[in-house]
Amino acid sequence: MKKKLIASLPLIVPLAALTIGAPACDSASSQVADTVNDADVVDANDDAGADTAQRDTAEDDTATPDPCAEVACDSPPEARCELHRASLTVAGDGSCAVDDDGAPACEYATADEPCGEGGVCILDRCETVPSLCDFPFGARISGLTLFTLGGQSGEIDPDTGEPTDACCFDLDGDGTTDNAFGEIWKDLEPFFGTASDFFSALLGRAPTALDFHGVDSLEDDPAVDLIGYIGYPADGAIRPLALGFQPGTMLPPIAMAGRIEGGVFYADDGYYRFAIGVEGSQVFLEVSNLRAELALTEADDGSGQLAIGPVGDAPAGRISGTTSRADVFGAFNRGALQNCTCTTFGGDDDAPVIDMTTYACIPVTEQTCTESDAWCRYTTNPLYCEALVSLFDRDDVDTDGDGTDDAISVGFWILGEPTALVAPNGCE
Ligand SMILES: [Ca+2]
Ligand SMILES: [Ca+2]
Ligand SMILES: [Ca+2]
Repeated sequence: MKKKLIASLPLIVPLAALTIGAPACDSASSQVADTVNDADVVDANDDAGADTAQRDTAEDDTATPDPCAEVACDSPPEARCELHRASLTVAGDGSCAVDDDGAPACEYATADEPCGEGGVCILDRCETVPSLCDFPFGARISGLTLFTLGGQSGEIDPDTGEPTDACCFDLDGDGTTDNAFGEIWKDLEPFFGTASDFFSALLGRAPTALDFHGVDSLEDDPAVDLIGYIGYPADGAIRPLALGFQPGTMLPPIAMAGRIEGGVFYADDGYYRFAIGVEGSQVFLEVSNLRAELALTEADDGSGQLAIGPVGDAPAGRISGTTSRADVFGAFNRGALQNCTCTTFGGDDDAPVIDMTTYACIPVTEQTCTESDAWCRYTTNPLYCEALVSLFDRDDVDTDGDGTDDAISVGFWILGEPTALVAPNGCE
């Protein structure tokens, strides 16, 4: 077992890097989708059931006023950026329907307006961004100084029965904090060291900047976009890299849609995408369903740059979200296919190593990997693959409400210091 897990080191490093952030856009998209579905259901019921009943008892019903008679559905919600910021979701014509309680409710049709090639949706409008040099980098920047997994203390709080550093949110509403990835890490700790050491080294190599767009007030602002970049240190500032942007697009590696209330930024939806695989890999894994709670304070120097701190008694700001075996193993398969030319896979191009339906490992048929192909040698080793599959068999959140857990919760503590961005390489 130890050998198997040791062998997984080259893989796990990038996996951990992936889970650093999480997303806020999911809930917005799903709200839009839900609204549409609800309207459909209400309409269907009216047509099939209620109307028939009305016809049968027509004379009685004529006395009942239509709850929708006086309702004008002419206040569609504001346009919103969709999850991946590739398009703008715009609400259109409204119609009134009677809800389950007999009250009138307006439903609005929505349509996605793509931002187009080189476009990105920021602050609920499409921006044209031909290259990274044109990206609308902001001036309210926080450079992460702490980024680490919660639930690693090993101490249990006698009052809650949870780790004293449990993080971050109760994603499924059962009264306990969810962080299955934190538990997975504990199995990895003998091989990779503590999460604290691991992630601080990661931040040292690849500083992460969070860029708060559209901040009109640090006390109360209903619409704030948070965009994040991976960069490298540049004279006390951070120089963003193209790394992590979705290849061929200007969609950034981290994005959240949120608000500020009482000096605290809350993310309502979003995603965090990170590269996995060997260095230079263009394989990305995404954490979604992001939530965040970050106390913001302004730098003393008048620059407007921001520090990120804890809310209340928490040790740091909180970000959490979910990943899934489909995400993790899908990225793993793509990484193996792209990087491992020394291997003849047993599976097909869609699932060379791990079957995406059963999550069973598919043995390789031939292997000529050498020491210099260490990542491939390990990742295509059946024992390693089985260890990986069992390690991530830890679904604990039901993201689609169908009664079955389908995602792995992740919770991170973060702190940030005011810092500046400098132009990406080649853009001055
Ligand atoms: Ca829970
Ligand atoms: Ca605003
Ligand atoms: Ca489910």
